[in-house]
Amino acid sequence: MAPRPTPADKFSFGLWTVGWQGRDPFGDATRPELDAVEAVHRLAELGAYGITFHDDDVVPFGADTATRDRRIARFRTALADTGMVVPMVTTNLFTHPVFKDGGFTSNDRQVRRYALRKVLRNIDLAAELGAKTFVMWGGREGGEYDVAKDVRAALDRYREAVDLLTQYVVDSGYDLRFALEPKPNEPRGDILLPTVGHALAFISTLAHPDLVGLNPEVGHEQMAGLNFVHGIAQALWQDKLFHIDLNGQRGVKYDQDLVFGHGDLLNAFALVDLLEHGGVTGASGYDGPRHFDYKPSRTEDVAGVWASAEANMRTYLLLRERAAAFRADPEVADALAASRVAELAEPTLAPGESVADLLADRSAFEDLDVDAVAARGFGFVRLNQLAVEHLLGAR
Ligand code: 3MF
Ligand code: MG
Ligand code: MG
Repeated sequence: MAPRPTPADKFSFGLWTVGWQGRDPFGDATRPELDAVEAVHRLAELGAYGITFHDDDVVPFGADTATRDRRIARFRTALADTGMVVPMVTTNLFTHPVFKDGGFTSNDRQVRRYALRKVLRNIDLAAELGAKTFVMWGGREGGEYDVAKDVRAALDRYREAVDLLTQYVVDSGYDLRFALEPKPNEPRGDILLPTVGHALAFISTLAHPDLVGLNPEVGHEQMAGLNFVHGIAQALWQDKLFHIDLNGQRGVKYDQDLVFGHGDLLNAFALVDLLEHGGVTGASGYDGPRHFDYKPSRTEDVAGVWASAEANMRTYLLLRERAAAFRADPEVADALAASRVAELAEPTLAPGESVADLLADRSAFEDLDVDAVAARGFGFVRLNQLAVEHLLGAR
């Protein structure tokens, strides 16, 4: 029996996730449209605490002001009726054909100015709804043809956009931070800021780096063959894990957006362990929203949409239970010690020790029995097998 999700678990969903009708490059929609108000009610009933959206998920692109106000008012009523919160808001700069070469980095300056206006308007709405994070996924920022995009100029324009938006948030007195969402490709052949590492390096060049962090997504890193847990650990290490997109992906292929845990389950176990328990240095984990950015597969009917939404939360809670059991197991403690996992938290030099001291320490080099040290096993396989057995519920 999986524990039932409650608002204290901080589960949130994108409106575009349960609202996905199953349209893909090869096929039409397989499900009817979902009303945003119904999505809020259904997710609240299932135990989620929050809902997130792109501007265009709530108000159709290009709608007049009266329609916009009416749609937002309806949505706000649903939030008030259910107690659901909006922890994060994001802007769609990828669906409309005007963004076919990107928003902030389109070669066309008029498009770039339009994109900034669209985002600025949506930032006001995010602040009004009490969102604390503004996610920016630049799905169309990139290209297919190396000779058609000056990447350094594109990064200049990307930085110009982020600097302008952060300054706007500061000047407006909003309590809002930005989270960049890296993705290697799809829909563009190559997307700018393709991985957690690229995005972290970009942030270090910004005018307000403190206001900008990351929204990494499981599948996006795995599409590039990268270890998501490593990416998240580095984001935490740099205090940049502002938000997270949980889902599932099976290897290096198109963006699958499976239910969380339906891809690399062992990596999902380690991820939940990291988010919940932190690391050996006593570093804490992550206390922000557990946000699902998945797609109910297009084989599913409407009932299947809600079952899949629930599946994300059940899997997370089961992994949380399994991770807690793993951490509480004395045999795991023994295996962790045998693997010297905690020893990595010890600085390599002693307090106050200088390079000269290290050079003078014969036991570190001249007298070290290198072959004896090399012969020591680390026991990582035993430790990992214990993780697998906990994950399988065998311990
Ligand atoms: C695409 C994504 C996006 C972003 C969203 C939030 C449509 O692969 O993951 O979902 O998460 O735009 O910024
Ligand atoms: Mg995605
Ligand atoms: Mg995402």
